[in-house]
Amino acid sequence: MTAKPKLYYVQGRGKMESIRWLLAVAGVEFEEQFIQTKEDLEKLRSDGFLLFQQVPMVEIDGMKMVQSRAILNYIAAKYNLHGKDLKEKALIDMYVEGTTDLMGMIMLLPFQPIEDKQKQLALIIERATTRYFPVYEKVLKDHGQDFLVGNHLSFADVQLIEAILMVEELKSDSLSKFPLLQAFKARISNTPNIKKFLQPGSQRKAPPDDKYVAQVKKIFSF
Ligand code: GSN
Repeated sequence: MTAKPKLYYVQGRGKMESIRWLLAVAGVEFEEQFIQTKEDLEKLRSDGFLLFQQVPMVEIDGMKMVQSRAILNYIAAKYNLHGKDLKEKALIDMYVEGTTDLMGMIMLLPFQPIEDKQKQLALIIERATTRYFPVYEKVLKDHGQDFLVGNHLSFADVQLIEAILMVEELKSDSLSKFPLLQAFKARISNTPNIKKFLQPGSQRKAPPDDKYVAQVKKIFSF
């Protein structure tokens, strides 16, 4: 039996959450080792675990993988979530980069100075509803399938559902003008592995709170 992948990161979403999503969707069980202090991070570094001295790091198939995109791409390819040919892969990559950009803005929000937060929040909602969601709504309409690319679930769908849920946590009616995305969300959330991941008690992490933000700032010294 091959070992379960082991994820090394802080106990929050950050750059690891999309990796947790993808593994969960692929039906792969994984273990997590949480970095709780600066010393925990230093130990991983001094043990030579971190190629660029950074996390996320995932031990998988005998590799100590770093760089979140590389990790995601490996998992997507391994579990048949990266399209059937180069053109499908190219589309999936474009859609994934869009949701990554949107989620990156959301990820940084709790770390913004308090005086900038409202402005940044408004910008995120504007970008979600005028730049990103219209694109995915149109893709679903033009493509006419249940999924963004081809006719089965891909990495692009997984990132889109993750991004939709993150935006809705900030503004619950963000999908009101996007009927196909509403249907997509309902449909995808009901697929067995995603349904399970969305249940309380799964390895999905909660949105960042003040305690988490303070801990992350301390661990990474910023
Ligand atoms: O996507 C990636 O995995 C890398 N391109 C960036 C990883 C990264 O920035 N990791 C941070 C913590 S998670 N935050 O975003 C990190 O390890 N920072 C410490 C450092 O010395 O850079």
